[in-house]
Amino acid sequence: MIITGNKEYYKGIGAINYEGKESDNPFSFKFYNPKQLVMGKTMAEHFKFAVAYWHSFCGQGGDPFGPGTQQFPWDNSPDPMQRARDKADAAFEFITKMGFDYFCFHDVDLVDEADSLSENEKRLHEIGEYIAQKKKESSVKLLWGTANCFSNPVYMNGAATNPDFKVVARAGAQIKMALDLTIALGGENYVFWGGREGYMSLLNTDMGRELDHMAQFLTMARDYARSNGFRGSFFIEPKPMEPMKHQYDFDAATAIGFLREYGLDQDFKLNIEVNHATLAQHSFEHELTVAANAGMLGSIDANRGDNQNGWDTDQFPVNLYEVTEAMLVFLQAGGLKGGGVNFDAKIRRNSTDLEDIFHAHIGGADTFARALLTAEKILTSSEYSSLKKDRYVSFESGNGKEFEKGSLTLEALSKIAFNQSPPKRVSGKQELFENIINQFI
Ligand code: XUL
Ligand code: CO
Repeated sequence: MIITGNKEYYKGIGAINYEGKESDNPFSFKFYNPKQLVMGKTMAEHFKFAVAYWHSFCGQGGDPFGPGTQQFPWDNSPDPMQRARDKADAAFEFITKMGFDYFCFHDVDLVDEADSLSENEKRLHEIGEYIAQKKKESSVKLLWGTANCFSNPVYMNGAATNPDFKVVARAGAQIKMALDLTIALGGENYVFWGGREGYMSLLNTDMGRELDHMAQFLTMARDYARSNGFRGSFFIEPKPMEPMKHQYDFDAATAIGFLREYGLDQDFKLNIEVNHATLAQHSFEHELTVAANAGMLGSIDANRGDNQNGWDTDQFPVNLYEVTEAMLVFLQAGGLKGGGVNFDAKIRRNSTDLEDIFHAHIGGADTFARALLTAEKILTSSEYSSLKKDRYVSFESGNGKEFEKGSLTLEALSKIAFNQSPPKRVSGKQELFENIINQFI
């Protein structure tokens, strides 16, 4: 039997509880009340909040201009397996204290990558057993696993879309191991974020061939996981760029088109990330709506970008107005299909206290909770839904209804136009809609 560690890393911080908005305890939730019912589900069921292993327990605040600033007490051992176990202890302590139910990981977050695939396999197997034991001792579950096929220099020309078959095979081996681990840990979903699946220059890139390869690769991964008992969803996480100049899973619409073209749309859904949406020049609610309309709103990576610069800053969510608009889409779509809300966000480089990660997650959870409550009120006790529906009332009967049914020809449509009085000017009332959100926040 594996003995898991009993060292406390986040000393002096206990369980984070809901205390309501009057509380002045910074280590409490002001709005996120896991047991509170909102439109038939508890907040915990709506959100399935997850902690991202990579940002919270691996990333130490390094940026392109300087090394990390945060020192983690679980990073001290010279033995990579001991470091991995210490990190798992810290992770499970943190997630349990937050009262969250889930975490998400990349293979290399759990344990450092070794020089050979066989040593990697051994390490992943060992840490997998350790984490399986920690899962048993707690109620923490795995929302999704994934493979990091973007940091290792071997993937500089792509992973599944690399022009060199040897690299494609190497990515296959890595993803097989990550799938094995996800299945062994009872992972509810599996994510593909194609950070290096794209191009830097079209001059040296056969885009059509690379897209065929990507589809072939995803089909093989799906077939392998299904034949090994994986029942969850596969999620594509769209992002337009960064690190590549152009990434193939550019945005939700592009990813949906790709999945449908290659017949993968029954097994795959989307994981929508706020800062990826804004990098694609969309809003978060736009990407959620596109995914929801296709029945593919699988999961959310929660964070926010910065209005003054255009890269993936991965800050924790605080923008109530933005998240309320998102929660309107979320509630009307009936929530997420299998996924949850993963805080794919990092504290700032100069946030160097161990406790800062608590403030960050408390703020993120409270922002989502407050936005959900606001959206619920807007949908149940404002004119919002009827105002929106009324804009389309001309399609509820008569010729408009016939048009929607597909029973009009273009000639018929034209004839209607010739015989009707000119259309009246109808206001879109955008400012009124905007005020409704403010009124209920
Ligand atoms: C990168 C990103 C990843 C994915 C998982 O921008 O969002 O962390 O979520 O690979
Ligand atoms: Co992400």
